[in-house]
Amino acid sequence: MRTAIYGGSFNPIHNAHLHLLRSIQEQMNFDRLFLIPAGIPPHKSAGKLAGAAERIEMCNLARCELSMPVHVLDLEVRREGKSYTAETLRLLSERYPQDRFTLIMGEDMFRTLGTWWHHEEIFRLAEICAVKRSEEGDTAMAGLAKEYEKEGAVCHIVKADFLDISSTAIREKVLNGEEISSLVPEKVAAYIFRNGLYKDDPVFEAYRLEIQKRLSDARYYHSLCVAKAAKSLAKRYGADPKKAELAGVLHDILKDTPKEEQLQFAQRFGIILDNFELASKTLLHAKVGAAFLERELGVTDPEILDAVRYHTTGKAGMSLLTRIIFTADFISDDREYPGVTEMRSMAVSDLREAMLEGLAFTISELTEKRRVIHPDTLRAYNALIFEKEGTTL
Ligand code: DGI
Ligand code: FE
Ligand code: FE
Repeated sequence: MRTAIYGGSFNPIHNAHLHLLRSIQEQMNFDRLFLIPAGIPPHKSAGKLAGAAERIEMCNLARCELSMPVHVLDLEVRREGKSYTAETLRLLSERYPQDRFTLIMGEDMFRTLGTWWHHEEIFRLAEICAVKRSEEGDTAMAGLAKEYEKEGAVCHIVKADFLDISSTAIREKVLNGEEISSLVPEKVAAYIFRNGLYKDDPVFEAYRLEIQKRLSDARYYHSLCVAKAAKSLAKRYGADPKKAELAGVLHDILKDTPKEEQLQFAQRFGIILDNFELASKTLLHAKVGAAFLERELGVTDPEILDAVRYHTTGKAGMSLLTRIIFTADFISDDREYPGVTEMRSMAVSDLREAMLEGLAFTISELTEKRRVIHPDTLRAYNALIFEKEGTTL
């Protein structure tokens, strides 16, 4: 069995890693690959680093991007402190005595290989596959390979293109709320998003966990998507992005709570429910949710509470933040009704027009089904029409 070994921090694993591995595999045709996330990565970046379990999980999610059998091994993350390659190879050759190992590394690593701890043992236990970046590096690397071969190494020098992607840049993008979907496999991007990796906002993080605990998987994902949409609308329209993100993640907090329980909360908090809210399965969660946030989770910001409270019906005289949450709920990435794309661009070009579109849609759905329309929904609609026409109510 010819087994390739590729180690790294993988914080996170990304498309350049995978591209490199695919390109090496075309030339080397290994029987399998061991991906080995390194123990305790150096703390050199801004923002939060992902833990061992998360890095392993991301490597597992990326496995299907490669056409050879891939095993993600946790032997380095399990060991305390810095891992030495010689030590890892020793353990691997004990565990897999039939394998012939080849260590994959880039040009930089290859240059310093002669100074690695017990490098002659590395040479004895594995062949070296070094990737050159360019033709220029060629002669220097060939010279080094000769040196190493005198000490017992077997070296392969292969050429592969490097994509210009770094884990550090990805972490920074996540921190800034930028898109990373072209830099990592889709499943890895989704994992980073769902688990709030690399974000450095303890307040948002605490509420995110609270929401994850209370909602179904799909509803939790919806909440994260609304948070993301709200944040970007806030940036577009000059509201506070952090507040918008927080209100977005919180807006459906009680959506999965049974109606009976919501009614109990309402009673406990002394909330007066109108007949519309009592009759409808869906109207309750907004008003009771806002009260729940205030009473049980210590949310004090009146703007956030207002945005949550009116996110379903809307109302006359909505604040900018309330408008943003109302609209974000229609255009979040998880929504896929016909016309959602137009709605998304409308939300960016004209927030009021997007709200009117949403309200018109809701009102016509409700009349179609012969259901009651909450007066606040109608007031919201009328107020926006008057506002648009420049008439005061
Ligand atoms: O909680 P979400 O599903 O993310 O979205 P939401 O809070 O806007 O709820 C949407 C549902 O609420 C949808 O089924 C339509 C319903 N709804 C919105 N406005 C009214 C309404 N139902 C009634 N009866 N009356 C309304 O005015
Ligand atoms: Fe809702
Ligand atoms: Fe929602």
